[in-house]
Amino acid sequence: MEFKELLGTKMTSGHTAEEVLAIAMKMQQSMALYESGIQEITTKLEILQREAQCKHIHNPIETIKSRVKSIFSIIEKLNRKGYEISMDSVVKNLNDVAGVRVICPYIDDIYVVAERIRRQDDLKVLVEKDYIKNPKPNGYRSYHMVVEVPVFLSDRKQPVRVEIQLRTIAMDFWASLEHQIRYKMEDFVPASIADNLHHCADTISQMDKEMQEIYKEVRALSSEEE
Ligand code: 0O2
Repeated sequence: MEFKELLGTKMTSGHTAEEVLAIAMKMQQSMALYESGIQEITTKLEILQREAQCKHIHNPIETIKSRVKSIFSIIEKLNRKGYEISMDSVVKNLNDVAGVRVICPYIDDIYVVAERIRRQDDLKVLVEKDYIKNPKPNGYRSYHMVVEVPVFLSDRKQPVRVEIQLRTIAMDFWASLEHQIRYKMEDFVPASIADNLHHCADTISQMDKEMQEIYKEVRALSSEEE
C-alpha cells in the first residue's frame, strides 16, 4: 500500500485525509526520540560484542540491525488495529516503533543475549514473546522483547520503548524472504505457498538445531573457556 492509498483508506478513527497528513507531520518530529532509544540499545549490544572480541570468547551477536517504523507504517498499523491516530496513541499502543534486530549464530546465543539484556538494571523489560519455543502458525520463529530505555534529554529523562527481535541467521533468512513474499502478494498468500513456507521454516529450524549440536561438539573438542 502506498501513502496515497492509505490517505484514500477510510480511517477507523473517522479522520479526514488532511487531518491524517497533519498528524503524520507532527509524528515525524517525535521520531528523534525513538532514534535515540535505538542508539541506546545498539550501544549496549555493541559493548557486549566488543567485550567478547577483547576476551577472545564466543561472540553471541553476529549482526545488529535497526529501524524506526515509517510514519506510513505507523498510521497503517494504528488504523488496522482500530486505534486512534495520534502521537499519544502511538506511545500508548505501539511497541515496535523503534526496532532493533539482533542476529545470533546459534539458538542458545539468543537466550544468552536475552539474559544479558534482562540483567541491565537501567532497562525495564515490559514484554517477552518466545516464538522459538512457540512458533507462529505460519512457522515464524524469533524471540521478541519490548524494553523501556531511559533517554536523557536536556531537561528530562524520557523512557522510550524499543522492540528487540532476536533470531538466528537461519531464522532471519526465512523471515526476510517470507516478509518479502507476503508484501508482494499483498498479504493474500495462497495455501500451497503458505504450506511450502511452513515446510521451509521447519527445515530451517531443524538445521539450526543440528548446527547447535555441531558447535557444542566443536566446543567440547576445543579448549575455549567462557
Ligand atoms: P515490520 O515491517 O517488521 O515492522 P504488537 O506489535 O505486539 O502490537 P504484533 O504486531 O502481533 O503485535 O507483534 P509481534 O507478533 O511481536 O510482531 C511484531 C513484528 O515481528 C512484526 O512487525 C515483524 O517484524 C515480526 N513478525 C511477526 N510475525 C511475523 C511473521 O509471521 N513473519 C515475519 N517475516 N515477521 C514477523 P510488523 O509491524 O508486522 O512488520
